[in-house]
Amino acid sequence: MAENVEEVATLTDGFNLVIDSLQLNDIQTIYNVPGIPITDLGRYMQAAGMRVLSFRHEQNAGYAAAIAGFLTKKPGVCMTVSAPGFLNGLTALAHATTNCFPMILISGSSEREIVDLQQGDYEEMDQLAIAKPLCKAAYRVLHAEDIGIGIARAIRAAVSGRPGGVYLDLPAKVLAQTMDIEAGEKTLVKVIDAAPRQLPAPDSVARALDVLKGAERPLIILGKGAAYAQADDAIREFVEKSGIPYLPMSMAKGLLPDTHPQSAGAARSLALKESDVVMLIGARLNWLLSHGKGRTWGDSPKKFVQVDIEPKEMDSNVEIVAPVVGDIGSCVQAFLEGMGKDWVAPPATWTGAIKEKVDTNVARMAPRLQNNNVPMDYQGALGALRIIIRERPDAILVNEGANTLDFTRSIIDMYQPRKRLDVGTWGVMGVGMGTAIAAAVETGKPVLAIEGDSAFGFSGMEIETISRYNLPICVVVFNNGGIYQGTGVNPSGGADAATTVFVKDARYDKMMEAFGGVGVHVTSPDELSQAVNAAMDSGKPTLVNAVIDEKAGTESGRIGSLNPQSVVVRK
Ligand code: OXT
Ligand code: ADP
Ligand code: MG
Repeated sequence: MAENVEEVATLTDGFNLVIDSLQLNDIQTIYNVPGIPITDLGRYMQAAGMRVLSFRHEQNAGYAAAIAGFLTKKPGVCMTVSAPGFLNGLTALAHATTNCFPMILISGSSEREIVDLQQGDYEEMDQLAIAKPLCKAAYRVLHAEDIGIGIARAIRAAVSGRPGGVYLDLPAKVLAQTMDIEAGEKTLVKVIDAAPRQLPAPDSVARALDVLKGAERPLIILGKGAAYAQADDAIREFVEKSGIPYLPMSMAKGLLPDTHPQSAGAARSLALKESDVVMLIGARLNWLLSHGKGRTWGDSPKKFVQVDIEPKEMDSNVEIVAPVVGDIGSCVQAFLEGMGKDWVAPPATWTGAIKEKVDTNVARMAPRLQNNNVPMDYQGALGALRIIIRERPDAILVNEGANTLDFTRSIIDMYQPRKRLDVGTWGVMGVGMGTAIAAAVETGKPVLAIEGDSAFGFSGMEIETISRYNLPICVVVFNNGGIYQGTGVNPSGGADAATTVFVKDARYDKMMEAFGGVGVHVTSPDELSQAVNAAMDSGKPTLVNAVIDEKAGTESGRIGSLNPQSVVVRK
């Protein structure tokens, strides 16, 4: 017996080496779903003082890890079992990569010898091969002594350059491999300067400033890369010193407060159409910006300046006349230094035209937001919630849906950076609960999740997770009884429900009650306001079922034009 204890004390194993490697690199939170072969790993992590949050589905644990990466600039870690658990986590890994969020998906896997000979192991799958095209990098560790280097590589790959998702494959066998404890310690790797600053070339900075100086109608577009960079003060100083109107992309809202006098958020169409020089900071010219061309951008010729850490992003859709490659913090600092004291603000005719349009649009919207209609429309409901965010600017707003997403984005002003978390580049439904959980866990701030009823359904079971960890999350389900609207009719006249509708008068609030949280059913903006304020005051897990007029929305919200149209409709 004594001999055995002695022996154990001189040994370490794969389990411990994974934990030591993560902790050495200050990764203390894991989002996971337990099972063979990682159940004990989760237990040992918890025993070692790590925070291990168990979800009901890996996809939601993955979305939590992805947004944790966005919020902290450190890779968020999701841990899953083999084949099916791995596949469930994969959507989130791809989502992280698409959105440039640093994340590591660690999955246990089956025995290589059996997998490679396809001999039908428990949950057999060549996970590394499947993950590769969906992430920035994918690694497998086959020996305990390589765990340290494997985790170091995964961390550096996730956060350096353009951030993204990384897959790390840990076969079950590796976890149980033992080695001498001192030799094991020497295999651990602390990642030094995981995301080194990338200074822009001075001539690229000078070129960009020259183009901006020559502009008559300049516009700055801030994207979620700018929010990720955590260079908030420098960005604000640059925008203010330049005097140039700026347009925040959805998750960049609040980088400067939406009420800032230079915000062109409420004059989006005008700003895009009429501008002559557009400076993109951490925003891609993808579908969300109509690829930099076409009707959205109007007839006046444009020059684009782009600031991005990824050189390949330049000229992706249109010519970039002044590419500036580097990290946003360093680039913006270089602009500030290069602008000098004699920087001239853009012509007042341009800034005045934007301001006038903003004021007109804001004034037009204002009375609609004050309606107390029953059933509620989006404006009435969001008019109430808008005040709550104004009064609690450090709360985090999570948002998904179609109409629920689009109305919330334009109606609810954000006041602080990284407070608006949404569906991202892919417009994914289902990010809601994982995002809300990670937002609460990583920041300790209260979370308000405004969810379309369809969107909520993709991750709704995680309200049990919210209750279990007693997180300060208030979920508001905008219940219009369907996808886009609750009025769909089966065109065949048959008994099946239409493809876009749900059970009428569903009571999502009862789901929350089932898990010991607070469930509230509301039908008016006043009731909604009361329920959400109470939830935010108490910090108790709450779900508010907010009944929205089933006719209120439109097909696909503001992106209905992306739906293909059939020219041959069958009778
Ligand atoms: O300047 P103009 O005049 O143009 O006016 C603009 C602004 O200037 C102005 N504005 C303001 N006015 C006044 N005051 C203020 N403060 C203000 N701010 C702005 O308002 C207008 C609009 O401004 P905005 O929004 O900035 O501009 P615009 O033109 O909309 O911007 C263009 C875009 C493209 C940048 C923007 O629209 C955008 O970001 N869109 C994102 C859209 C998106 O991602 N949608 C989600 C996907 S839709 C669909 O795919 C859905 N599915 C399928 C599905 C998905 N997605 N995922 C998975 C895993 N499976 C399936 C499903 C199932 S949605 C969906 C469920 C939907 O049903 P729900 O029940 O959940 O939701 P409901 O619809 O509510 O029922
Ligand atoms: P949005 O959807 O808000 O327009 P995108 O996701 O399209 O934003 O673009 C984000 C961009 O920001 C990506 O091209 C990414 O390479 C870039 N990026 C991310 N982090 C940094 C950083 N620290 N410095 C510079 N660029 C960054
Ligand atoms: Mg709906």
